[in-house]
Amino acid sequence: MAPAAAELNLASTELPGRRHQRHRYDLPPPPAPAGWARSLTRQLAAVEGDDMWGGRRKGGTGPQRRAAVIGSQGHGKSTLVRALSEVLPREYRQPPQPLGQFVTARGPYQLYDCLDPDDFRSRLAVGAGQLSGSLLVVSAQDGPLPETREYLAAARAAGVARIAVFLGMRDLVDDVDIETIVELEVRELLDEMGYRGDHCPVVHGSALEAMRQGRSRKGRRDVVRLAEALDGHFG
Ligand SMILES: Nc1nc2c(ncn2[C@@H]2O[C@H](COP(=O)(O)OP(=O)(O)O)[C@@H](O)[C@H]2O)c(=O)[nH]1
Ligand SMILES: [Mg+2]
Repeated sequence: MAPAAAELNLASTELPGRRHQRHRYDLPPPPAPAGWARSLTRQLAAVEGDDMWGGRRKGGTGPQRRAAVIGSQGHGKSTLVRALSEVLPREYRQPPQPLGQFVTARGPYQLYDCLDPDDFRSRLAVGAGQLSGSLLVVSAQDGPLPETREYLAAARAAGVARIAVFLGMRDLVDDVDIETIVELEVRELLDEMGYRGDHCPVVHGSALEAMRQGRSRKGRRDVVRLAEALDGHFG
């Protein structure tokens, strides 16, 4: 005759005759095969886009910040990336840094020099959350162009919270009024794209002048001011 349910005490794992056997879900999981956990960690890091912006995982003091350098083709993105990573270590009396890296008072920076808006969008799709912000480069000679707008739209759509602006190629513009007008245009465009234009830092300068050693103290100062603006705005 079958025992009554109360006698079996179905809610308990301690059924009659199985008093010394633990429930199978209480058993420890089987040991992971060697190398399995390490491999999974690497895979997860890739999925989370750990290297999406060419970032280092270790090194320097303070947190690693990542910024994507965006802006129309030919407006001086790559030249600015070079200027920041060559001029800042000299100005701050630090050891030389690899291209795209520099260290400010707040810690190390990794810049990613975008190839085009598609490159930016594809990286944002995986690693937008890792960006401290984007550094928008606009030539003071040309002002914002359709590609500038395209980059900002992509940043906005992916939720990039902060934009800092470098208004470059100042050496090619002799009229201060033109620089002022271009700055206004950039701030208007930022407003239009959903960023608060009057809150974004806009630093004027010339990356090329900054790299001409000995020639332009002023050029180098502009690069230092840009690094300080990034610290202030991106944190
Ligand atoms: N005169 C001048 N030329 C610059 C300056 N910055 C960049 N250039 C030149 O502009 C051209 C495009 O610059 P590049 O950095 O390749 O632009 P990118 O396409 O945005 O990466 C190159 O020939 C640079 O030497 C600048 O501050 N002054
Ligand atoms: Mg380039």
